[in-house]
Amino acid sequence: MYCKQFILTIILSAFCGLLLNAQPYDKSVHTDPEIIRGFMDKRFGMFIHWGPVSLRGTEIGWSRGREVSKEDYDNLYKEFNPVLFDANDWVKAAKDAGMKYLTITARHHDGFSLWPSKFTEYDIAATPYKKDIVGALAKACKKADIEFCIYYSVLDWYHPDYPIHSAADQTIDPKADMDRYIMFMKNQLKELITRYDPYMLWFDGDWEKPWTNEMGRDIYAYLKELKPDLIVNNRLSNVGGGKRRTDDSMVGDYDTPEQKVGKLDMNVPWESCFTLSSQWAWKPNDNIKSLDQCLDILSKTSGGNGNLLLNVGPMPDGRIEARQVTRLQEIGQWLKNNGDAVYNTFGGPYEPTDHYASTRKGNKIYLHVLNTDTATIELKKIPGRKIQSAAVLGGKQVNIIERDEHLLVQLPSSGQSGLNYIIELTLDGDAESIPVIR
Ligand code: JFZ
Repeated sequence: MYCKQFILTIILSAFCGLLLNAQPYDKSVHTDPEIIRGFMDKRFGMFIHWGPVSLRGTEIGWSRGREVSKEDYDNLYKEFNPVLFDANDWVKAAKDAGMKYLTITARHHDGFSLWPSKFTEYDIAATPYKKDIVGALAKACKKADIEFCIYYSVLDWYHPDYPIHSAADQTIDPKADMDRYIMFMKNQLKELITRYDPYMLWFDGDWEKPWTNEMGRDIYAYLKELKPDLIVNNRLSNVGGGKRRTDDSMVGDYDTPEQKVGKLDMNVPWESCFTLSSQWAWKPNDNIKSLDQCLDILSKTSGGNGNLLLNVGPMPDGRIEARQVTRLQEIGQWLKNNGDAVYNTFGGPYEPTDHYASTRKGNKIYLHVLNTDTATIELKKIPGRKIQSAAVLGGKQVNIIERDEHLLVQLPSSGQSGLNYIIELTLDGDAESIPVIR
């Protein structure tokens, strides 16, 4: 009798388990909206792509088996000795830029671990440098009140258990074993979380055949058990064609447009990642975006209600190039004067154009003027609101002419630096609840 009941319970729970698996993704394990809000309030972070590949100056992961032979690439770690690396310098560069978080490639597609990992020999401990780079950055970030985040690639072209061994050749290796590989991933992820307590994990490389949505969901649930408030990006699902889910079935907490500004969206959080140069990893004499370009991207991302993750690729000796550091300082200088229009704001209500972007907070709308050559900006009137005053942020009043359904904002003719500037519109009511104006 007792035994029968026992068997029945087992059969029943197995059946329920099956049913549960068939259900759409359990949203209860998603990150608390307040935590996500806190992340989105930060608006600006530093992406860092780095590893032994910087010795060759080619692209991280992707150049393996292309510009650099596999043999050469996989042995670069034996020469990797960034003696001038100082985590505090990098964190200071981020801080000076006005960045609020930092995301380091702890393990990119090439499989090299930038921290001493118990689960691989292919790591920083095996280099002449030996010291823990991820650990040093985690510590420096905590000290400087910068949120520390970790990039981790789902695909690993180096690992024998991951079935694809290079970008160029997508043949499936029959000797590989995804179950074992996922165990390895989980071990490393647990190691990273318990040792460095990251604020966020930035996954990548979810588009190849071996990866499935189910694997992504399993990893996400595993992480949330280890750290319930951990923020996770959405590159954990595989819907094919490089597309990613942003609907309710999204695996992860926020969307990740790459090298392009996300669309204005008041519901799904997103973060656009951009290279400051052309390559993610360091390349000698790579070109670098102008200050104008950087500020346009920053205004448009915040104006779209998204974050900007701006990438630097440090040199093989451990330093960030001086001209990159200078550009970051210039952005930080601009943010010192205009940060009220970026941090802790919402995007909109106006959809960004090539001439302007807008952000809002309380009863203010911050109009980011991108094209400083125009004399006026024409905006649609704001339904249900009147503008009480308008002025350059921290400066002179500006005139607004009402014409039919439009507002003509008269821009100041001179006195601006030629860079983007902000016009602060004070409304007679709340700006945050205004529906998006397209
Ligand atoms: C990915 C990485 O591959 C890249 O190295 C970098 O880390 C970036 C932030 O994220 O970017 C991609 C993703 C997919 C393709 C190319 C670049 N693709 O499918 O060609």
